[in-house]
Amino acid sequence: MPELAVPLELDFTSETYKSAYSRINAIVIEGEYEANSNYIQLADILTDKKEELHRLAKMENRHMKGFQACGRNLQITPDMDYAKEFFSSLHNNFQIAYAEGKVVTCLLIQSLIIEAFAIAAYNIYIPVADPFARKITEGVVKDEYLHLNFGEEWLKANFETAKEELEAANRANLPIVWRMLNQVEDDARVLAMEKEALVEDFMISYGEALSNIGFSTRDIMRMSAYGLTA
Ligand code: Y39
Ligand code: FE
Ligand code: FE
Ligand code: FE
Repeated sequence: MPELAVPLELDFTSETYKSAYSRINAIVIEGEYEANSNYIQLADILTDKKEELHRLAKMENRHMKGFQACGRNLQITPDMDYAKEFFSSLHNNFQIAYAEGKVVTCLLIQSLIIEAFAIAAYNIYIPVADPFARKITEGVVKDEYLHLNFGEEWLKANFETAKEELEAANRANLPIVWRMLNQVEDDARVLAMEKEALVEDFMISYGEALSNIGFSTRDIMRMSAYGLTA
């Protein structure tokens, strides 16, 4: 029998589902929380984009509240300690770059990598989500495209001076995303989200973003390969 892409039935009230959801829901809540503070910090460096960045930060705060409601709706308690640990490597790299005034690295981490990760996760989640979470996630994912676009536009406008730093930041941070995907694989599968689908969607969004910014297909192939060694 061929393997079904989507299970016929998901029991959102089972202990198995709720246990996996307590970690994935926490990851999303923590991600939205950190995205909010990352955009507020970016607004302090990119002072000419301050208002737009504060608007993006507000959206992230709204997303966080939406996902907290999804957890309450399924009567789970998000495991926030687990989620903090999950994001710690990317979070540390963002904070180090911020302290060094490396805005290009900060944008690559938040607006390209984390946003592409969010877009992949939310697109794969929507068809298998409970009806309440589906509605929330459909609203959220539209905003994430705007966030990715912000990073693309800024980096495209500054491509010549940003190129080298982007390559180094990609090399340092793409393997971390791969480790995160491996870590979340088993819980994601319980929610009927396949790792292969997440990887595919992530690489499409991230690769398209690199292309829009100005990288050649050859550059993108080379840069994408850094994920594989994680
Ligand atoms: O910009 C944003 O809103 C991003 C913070 C949110 C990150 C979401 C990360 C989702 C990973 C979930 C993995 C589930 C399989
Ligand atoms: Fe968000
Ligand atoms: Fe976002
Ligand atoms: Fe598989």
